Amino acid sequence: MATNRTFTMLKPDAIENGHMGKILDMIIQAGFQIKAMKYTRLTVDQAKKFYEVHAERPFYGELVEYMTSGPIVAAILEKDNAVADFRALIGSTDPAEAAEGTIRKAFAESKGRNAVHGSDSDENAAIEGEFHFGANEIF
Ligand code: DAT
Ligand code: MG
Repeated sequence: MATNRTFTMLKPDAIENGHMGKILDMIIQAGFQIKAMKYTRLTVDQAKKFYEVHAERPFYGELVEYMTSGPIVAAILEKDNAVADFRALIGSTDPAEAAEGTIRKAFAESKGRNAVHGSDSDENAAIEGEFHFGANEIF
């Protein structure tokens, strides 16, 4: 996957709270093109694998439970400098620390239930995108 791509998930709290459309609009208005998208629900095995890097953290069990609690929107996004620009658009992990105008400032409930995922590197963007999408689902 090219380095101008990132991967996102609109998390269960964002969907539950009716923010899917507003968040997608913010993403598109910020200049990201949607290369792939699906409405789906993670299995426990998928969520464990996706967040494997956090397996030793005290919040891992809670994180897996939350991420499998309802449907999500998964998407591959394209833009110059996609990873960094998308992290800037979503804001800090903890909405209390997120800047004004960011998605998490507007929609996250808490540090755990924080509305949206964004890849943290080009390498992880590629891994995470391939985790959710086959070549024939990317446009
Ligand atoms: P980010 O999603 O900003 O990349 P991260 O990779 O550090 O943050 O953590 C992944 C997710 O784990 C995060 O979006 C929400 C959850 N999480 C992180 N730290 C947490 C904490 N202290 N308590 C509860 N959940 C936490
Ligand atoms: Mg992260």
